Amino acid sequence: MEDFLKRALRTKFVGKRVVHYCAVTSTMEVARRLAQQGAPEGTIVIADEQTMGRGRLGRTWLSPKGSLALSIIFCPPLKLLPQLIMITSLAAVNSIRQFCGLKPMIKWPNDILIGEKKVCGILIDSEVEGDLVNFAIAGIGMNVNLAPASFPEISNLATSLSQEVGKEVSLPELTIALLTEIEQLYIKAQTGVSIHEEWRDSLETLGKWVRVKVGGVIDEGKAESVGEDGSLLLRHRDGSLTRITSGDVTVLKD
Ligand code: BT5
Repeated sequence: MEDFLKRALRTKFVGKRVVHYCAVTSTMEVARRLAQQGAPEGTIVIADEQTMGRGRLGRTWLSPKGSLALSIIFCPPLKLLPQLIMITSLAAVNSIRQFCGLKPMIKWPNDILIGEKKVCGILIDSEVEGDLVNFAIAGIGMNVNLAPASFPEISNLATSLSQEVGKEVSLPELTIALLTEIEQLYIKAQTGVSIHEEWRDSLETLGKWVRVKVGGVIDEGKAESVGEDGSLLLRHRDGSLTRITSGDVTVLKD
């Protein structure tokens, strides 16, 4: 994988340095250490398998062989930080579309779904001091060539690309497509071109009645729109509007 990426990647900075593991606890932890040691922007940490992959809020992310487990180090200006989740999730959607011909959608804020099943999760970590972002790490976990039915923890809620297309997908080539797309969107956002609209159009959540869990608090309403900063605007039955910056969304059937 490492050699293939070095040969085939045509990006300017994303993936110029590749740190590859056959197995690692979590690419997020390695990337954080490297970032703290001053690794250049665009350094990627990639693993064939994670033994302690993590999601948000200490949740577990299952990434056996056949998954894509990847973290990318960025050093964005503070104003770009909220866009990192949009850039990464949109890049995941676009690369799956282009490479597999599937039609994934984003469930706010960080799930990529095919139909109602999760195929990919995004995690953003950052270290900020005052107005300065020391580093940000975008973590992407994607079910590429695996059978979710073999993993009871996720069998009901997950799908994989190989399951959706009915054959194996080239993990190295998909990784190239994803990294290329991430860099293009990142550069676009850096130059002030908004990717907000494109991201919004890939959200499956908008217009639906949803239940949002924020910490221990549950809110319900219609997912009306999303702000430039990625927040979700929830319209309640009484007409009031709440802005939500993070949480877990369940789409209500009715
Ligand atoms: C996420 O969290 O979806 C973010 C996942 C980020 C994983 C990447 S892999 C590379 C990098 N290194 C890491 O250690 N992490 C990042 P969250 O929204 O909290 O979703 C977690 C939930 O998704 C779990 O509680 C399960 O219900 C479900 N889940 C776990 N593994 C899954 C899988 N392989 N496919 C689909 N769903 C999964």
